Amino acid sequence: MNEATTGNGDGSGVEAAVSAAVAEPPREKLTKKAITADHPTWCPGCGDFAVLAAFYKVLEKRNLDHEKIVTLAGIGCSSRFPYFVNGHGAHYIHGRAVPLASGISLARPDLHVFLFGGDGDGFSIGGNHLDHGARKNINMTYFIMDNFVYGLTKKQTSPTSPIGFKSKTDPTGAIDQPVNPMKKLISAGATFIARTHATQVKHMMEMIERAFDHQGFSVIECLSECVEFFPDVFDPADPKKGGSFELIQEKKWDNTPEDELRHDVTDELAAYKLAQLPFPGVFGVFYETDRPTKNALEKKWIENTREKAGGASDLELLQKTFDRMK
Ligand SMILES: Cc1ncc(C[n+]2csc(CCOP(=O)(O)OP(=O)(O)O)c2C)c(N)n1
Ligand code: SF4
Ligand SMILES: [Mg+2]
Repeated sequence: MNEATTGNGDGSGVEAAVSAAVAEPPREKLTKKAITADHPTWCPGCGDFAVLAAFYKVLEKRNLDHEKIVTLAGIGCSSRFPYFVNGHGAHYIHGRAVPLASGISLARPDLHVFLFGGDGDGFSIGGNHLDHGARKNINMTYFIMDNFVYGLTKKQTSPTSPIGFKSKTDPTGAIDQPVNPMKKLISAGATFIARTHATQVKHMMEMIERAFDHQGFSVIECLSECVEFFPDVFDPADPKKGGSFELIQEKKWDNTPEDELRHDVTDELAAYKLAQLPFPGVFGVFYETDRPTKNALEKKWIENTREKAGGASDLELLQKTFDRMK
């Protein structure tokens, strides 16, 4: 029941009903100025600047309620992101942004939960959390700024560093098979998976918007260059540097012969095939499926439990649980 119309027998219910009837003043449009916080501290030329610019543009375009925006991150250069967004946020523990975001998303489904972080944060120390957030399909939008290196700690091999990459941890060149982010995310059970490049701002914005519109665990891998410790590595996908930014052609379901060759984003095996393509691969939406979110399943479960308990309050339900433990 709406609390504003609940009578307390002392007239306060009437007052509340009257104040609820008064229309809220029109909201000011969300501007870049309003969402810009600290001055970004990345190295000049770092790819992460463009990601931040694309994110500001999406927030402005969608005109989200300012107090509903949450940005969360682990640790890393890319994970400094929440400092630069004026909204709720946390620069949390290395690799632990997903569990923090899971709690926030489940407890406050009205908030827009965005996560930002690096390849180390997401695929190394946080790899396990990523898997479980994905399989549980907890509603959030996770943007992974993949630079193939640990930037903040000054050039160690990361889980996505290619074989042969010389770093402080592999002075003679990396020898371990790198993680393929798309394959990992498909097998983990993420329900929206896309790939983009920090030099392609329009494409980044499109991917962020589509991920945001998706209900469930949505992830975008973005190739974002570390100009300091792994320069030029993403040039093969940058048309301005002689590379080619090859887009995934999605099926239009228009019954044309051309459409036969286009990608069906709901086809998991087709997504794996795209993920197998050699570097720099293709860009766009690899996979999208509709599966109930944990948010929805948990809500239903709580409602059923409450109904069985005769409409008990949260506190009463908790007390009943404690009583059972006695
Ligand atoms: C528990 C823990 N282990 C290790 C570190 C050190 N550390 C901080 S950031 C980082 C890796 C950052 O790499 P990445 O996530 O790729 O972000 P980038 O800086 O490249 O954007 C490491 C190993 C830490 N802060 N906490
Ligand atoms: S070290 Fe690399 S990732 Fe970190 S801010 Fe500098 S360019 Fe960006
Ligand atoms: Mg990195």
